Amino acid sequence: MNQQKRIMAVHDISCMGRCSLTVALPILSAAGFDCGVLPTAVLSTHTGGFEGFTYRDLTEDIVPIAKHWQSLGLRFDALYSGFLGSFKQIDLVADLFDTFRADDGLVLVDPVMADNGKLYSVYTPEMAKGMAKLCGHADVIVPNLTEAAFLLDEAYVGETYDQLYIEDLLRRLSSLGPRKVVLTGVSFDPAALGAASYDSVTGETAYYTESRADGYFHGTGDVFGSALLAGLLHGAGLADAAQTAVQYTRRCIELTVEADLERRYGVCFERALPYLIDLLGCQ
Ligand code: PXL
Repeated sequence: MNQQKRIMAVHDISCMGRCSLTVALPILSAAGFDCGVLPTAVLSTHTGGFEGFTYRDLTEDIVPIAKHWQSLGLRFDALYSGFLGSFKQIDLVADLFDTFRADDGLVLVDPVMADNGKLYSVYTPEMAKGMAKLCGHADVIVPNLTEAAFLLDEAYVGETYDQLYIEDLLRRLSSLGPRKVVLTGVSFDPAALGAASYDSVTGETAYYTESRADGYFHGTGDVFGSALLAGLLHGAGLADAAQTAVQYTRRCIELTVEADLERRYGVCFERALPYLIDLLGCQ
């Protein structure tokens, strides 16, 4: 058997609501990887759709955890960051990338901070600037269209854009530093939704969409990012990994609609895991 790849997932734990680590860990484990976690904060629920959530910032734990891991000589084949607990964590996470990246290790930054034209309630514009800096340390970034606008410090265009805009956006996002960009929530047709990918070295741009479901589905960015990373670590090219991530995310949404689940509790990603494993070809 090949050696098992090891991942460090740096996200919050939203105890209920299926996003961040409660999504990334099961998906990446099911995909066959040894997924370590470095929680950035613990919240009773995520911040999108619940009142009165608790919030424990774990900034002070990052350095001691990293020191212990260093003493164990740990290295990771992929480092995957998402929702961060404080502005101070941006530099700490960049240090984690430098310290723990294996030779040929992959750094994937999901600049989780905004959706539907708005920053999440716990984030400030200062955080958006910091996230742009962190993207400069990544090989691959996975913003949605709102996050892309915040990263580039420009206005969110909403649903009105064309292919030229998307391709210019992809190029400008990659000039923040990452070689590869996967932009989520992209569509040129009201009945479709998917992602656009760009590799600045090969110059390849690709699109992949599926039929759009009505409404907003919480946590799908984390489902998408985790499936994308799984694809990349299984050796898929960027466009193929983005396609797998769109297909899997679409299936999770479909199952959520079928089960008539309350949307703020996230999507039914668990029941679609066999489908993901099939797509990855890794049974
Ligand atoms: O899914 C992104 C996310 C992650 N973590 C927390 C969030 C959100 C989105 O709202 O609130 C705490």
